Formats: sequence, C-alpha cells, structure tokens
Amino acid sequence: MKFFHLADLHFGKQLGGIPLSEKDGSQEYWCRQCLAAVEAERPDCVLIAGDVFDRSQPGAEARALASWFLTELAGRTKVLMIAGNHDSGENVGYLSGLLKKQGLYAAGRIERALPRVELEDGFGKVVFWLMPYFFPLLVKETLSEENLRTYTEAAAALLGAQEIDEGVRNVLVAHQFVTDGETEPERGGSETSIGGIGQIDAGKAGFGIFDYVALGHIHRPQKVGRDTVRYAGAPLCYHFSEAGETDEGNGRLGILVVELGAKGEAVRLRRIGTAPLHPLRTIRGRLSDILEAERTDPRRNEYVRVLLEDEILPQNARESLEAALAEKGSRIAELQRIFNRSALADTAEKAAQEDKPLAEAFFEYYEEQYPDRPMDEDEQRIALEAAALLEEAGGAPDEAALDRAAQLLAERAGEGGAA
Ligand SMILES: [Mn+2]
Repeated sequence: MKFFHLADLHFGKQLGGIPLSEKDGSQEYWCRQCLAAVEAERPDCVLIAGDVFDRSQPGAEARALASWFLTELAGRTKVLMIAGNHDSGENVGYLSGLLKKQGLYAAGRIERALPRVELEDGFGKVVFWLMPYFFPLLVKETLSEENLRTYTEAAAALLGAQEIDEGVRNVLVAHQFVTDGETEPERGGSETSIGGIGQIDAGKAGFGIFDYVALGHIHRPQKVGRDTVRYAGAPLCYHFSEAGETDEGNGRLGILVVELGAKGEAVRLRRIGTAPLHPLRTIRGRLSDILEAERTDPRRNEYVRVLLEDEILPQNARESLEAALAEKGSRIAELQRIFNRSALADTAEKAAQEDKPLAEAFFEYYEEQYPDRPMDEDEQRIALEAAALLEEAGGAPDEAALDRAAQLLAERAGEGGAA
C-alpha cells in the first residue's frame, strides 16, 4: 500500500503581504509538482493531515486553488483529508457525503465513531482513521465523558471508543501537537496556535497500535519518537525562520511517500524533492554592500527578507532595493531595520569586561548612533528590555537573543524615516 502523506497546505497564506495562493503563484506551482508526482508514483491514496486552508474563512483565491487541486487529485487517486486547527471543520466537511462517492473523504469535526476508510492490497486490508483537530472540551461533549481534561486524555478516550482490529494494518491521520514523552517536536516557526493546542503524549494516547501515524500541525518534517509517527512538514516555507539565512530550509521541502508491506513489516519512507517557485532568502548587511553584492548574485525569482544594518538609514532604501531585486524577478517580502549584530555583541562583551550594567552600555551605544537626538522614555525602556533579554540568555548570548535585542532597539530607532 503506497500513499502520499501531506499536511499544512495553508491555502490562502500570505508571506509579508505576498499572497501565496495567487494565480500562477507559489502554492499553485507546488500543487502542479504534487500532481505530477501522483501521475508518476500512482499512490493508492493521498492523505492531507489538516490545515488545508490558512484561515477558517478563506478568501476566493484560496478556495479556487483548493477546489482545483482537490478535483485534480481526486481524478487520479483517493484523497483522505481532515481539518486542522486553522480550518473550519464545517468548511472541510462540507458536502463530505457527496464527495465520498468521488473518492474524496473529508472529516471536518470529531465524531464518536471516527470516519474510517478501508483499502485493500495484496497483503490485505488497511484501515485509515480520520481524526480531525480537536480540543478536550469537544471530545468531552462528543463522548459525554466528564473526566477529560488534557489533550492526551481526550485522544486516549477517543481512540478507546473505536473498534480497532489489531490484526490488520491501521493508519491514523491526525492534526495535533504530538510529543514522544517529554520530547517535543522541533517547530518550524510559522505554526500559530489558534484556540490553543495542547500536547498529546503519543504513547499514553495509544498511538502504539497504529502501523503509521500521519500528522499535521508542525511545519518542519520530522518523526516523533519512532520512525512511523511523523510530521510530513509543510510544502513551502511560510516564514523566513524556516528557510534560515541560507538555502538549507528551501532544500528540505518535498513530498513524503509511505509504503506499507505486510503487517509488522518495516514501513518504507521516501521523499520526492520539490522546488519552490520563489525560494526564500534573508539578506543582511548595509544597504550599499547589499546593492553591490546583488549586482553579481545570480539567484533569481526569490522572495527576500532584508535586514538592514545601517546605523543611519540612507534615503530611498526601499526603492533602491526593490529596483535592484526587481531586475532579477525577486520581490521584497519583509524589510527591517536591525542594529548591527556584531556591534551589539561587542558592546555586551565590553560591558561585561568593565563590569558595567548592560542597559547602561546600550544607552551609550544608542547615543553614539543618534548623537543629535536624546533617548526618550520609550527608547530607554526598550534598551532595558533588550539588556534584560541578553542577560536572560546568560553569559554568552546566542545569535537569536542578539537578533531579538537588535530588532527591539531598531524598531524604536527606526521610527520617523526608517524602513
Ligand atoms: Mn499548520
């Protein structure tokens, strides 16, 4: 039995104001690669483990894209999908009785008897259990159980209410924050919790009886404990932190192919690489250096985040950057002022050597940058916050803490004339 495990499509997502669902845009480009992979691989079905849409009330473009993609998919294979925490269960489950006849099985809201889809191959039956996103109160009401408090208890109760034949192969499709005991999955950066999403301990919830657990919610592809409890990962980077400051994040993307042999036999996992239409890249530095470097940088068609480290921001910074990038078909998705990270690190180090409070060192640094403008109360508060942030990070502040502090300082300094 071969299937694709997809999740977190987030149709309708925006990246810094750029709509990813636009005609001929990033999401459509990924969908076409997915359809080509279905043609080539001929999977028995495609699983979509939640967050089909980015919002509970998706816009017209997002609906049109989803409608086209699901229709094309269902024309080639069976499709099993569930609602995630970003979806409206009603939207995803709409017309599900009718769509089932076309091979599109959609589960929007939790029911006492979870929708199940049975498929057969040479090794017998595989039962797919569709468990849309839930929170404990919903399960409590659905099962009329009084004593459910945590997500783990709710999942255990819900799975306990199903009649699962352990003699055949079983696959669970779910959209939750699943942990392996104390070990949490590594987040991508773009997962937001809508209405709160608590942790489910895979072992305690009874995931052990499933031959494969197809998860959605965490956007970075990874296993949770054993190899066969897995987040597929989102098809695109939705946040610059997911792409990193190199191309590494963009290269991680792909379609997860799962093959089940006989019951008890090792599950085979593969990834088909996909290429983003617009790779994400962060450019960091002073404006003049960036413009210089971009003249010879061959990369094209990117969505770019620019972190400007100029102490004094040159005029028309955005316009000159936009023009330089537009020549290569690239667009600015985000533009931020940021204090020079190494200057900030030097200041922190010097303060430590001189045994001076970090906040005081920041005040001095700030005044050096803006000699003609004394710090106001807000700026002093921000400098204090930034200092506290670095002190919290310990003796040797890491890059993330430095970045956050640099951003804090730049936010305020940038007011009136900055990016
Ligand atoms: Mn998601």
